[in-house]
Amino acid sequence: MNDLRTIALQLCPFSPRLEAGLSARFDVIRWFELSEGEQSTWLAAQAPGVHAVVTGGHVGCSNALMAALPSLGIIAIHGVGVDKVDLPFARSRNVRVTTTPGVLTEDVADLAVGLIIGLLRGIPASDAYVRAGSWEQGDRPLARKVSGRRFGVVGLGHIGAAIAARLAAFGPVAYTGPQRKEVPYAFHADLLDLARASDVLVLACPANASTRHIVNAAVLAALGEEGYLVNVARGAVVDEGALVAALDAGRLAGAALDVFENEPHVPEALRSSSRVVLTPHMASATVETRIRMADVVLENLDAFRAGGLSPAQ
Ligand code: 8YV
Repeated sequence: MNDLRTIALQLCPFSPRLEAGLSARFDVIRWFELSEGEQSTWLAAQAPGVHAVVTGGHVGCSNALMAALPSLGIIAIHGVGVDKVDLPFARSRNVRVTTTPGVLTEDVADLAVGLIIGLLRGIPASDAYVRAGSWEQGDRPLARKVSGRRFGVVGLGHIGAAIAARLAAFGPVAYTGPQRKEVPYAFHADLLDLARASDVLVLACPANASTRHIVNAAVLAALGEEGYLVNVARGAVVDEGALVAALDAGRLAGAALDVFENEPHVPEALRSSSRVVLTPHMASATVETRIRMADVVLENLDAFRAGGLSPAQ
């Protein structure tokens, strides 16, 4: 292990475990706490000392920041999403990009199931109802049944497959993705066909140029007024304007969303809708999983440091 201390830029807050691990290895600059002016001043004086950027999947690292760091060798992502890092640009600068694969799969799948049940059974609204004392004035309207629904999973990678395995206990599962897989679920090459064949459409695909806004007005129309949308992937996969319009017009029964186009800002039209369940990008946010994610980030950084801190070849 090369024990040379060097600088890491930390682009968002992390668990105490990860922050302690980073401080033990690097001089850590809490980049997200600096103003733009402070960042420019800091870069002018210190940029060559930075070998690592540590960031969240939802935050990534801009090309401008990469370009400003001549010694940068690694972008260590605390998460699996690489949509906020320009991978070809990183490669062109010999910057390796690491993620935390595998360790968060179960949590994301668990949350997807929780969101589906919460949405169809109206759990958040029912909780608010009891807390408000409204039960004493009468019962809540009936909710909708989960078991027996037809589930469509968009993206059958590790997370999508874990979601499908859980949902198979509730009803028939179908999926779409770039290719058919050896799985016991119906494959639809076309997202519109999958939406037509589904009561609940669950998004678990990566965000990239080919998935941006794939859930558009036509897909929502195909899902229909009895249909539900669940998103644990990325906000960019959904045309949020089209979603709001469909919900407002009653052309979609409801949506459960853990991710949004412009986090942490959530459009007022969604926040005030009675047809949605909203969570703050928390699919991997459990104590157990965040411990494992922290450890994988640190392992990735250690592997990089053991290579002598030089950029990837
Ligand atoms: C995290 C994520 O919320 O894995 C991802 O890509 O978006 C999430 O697990 C985030 O990256 C935490 O830093």
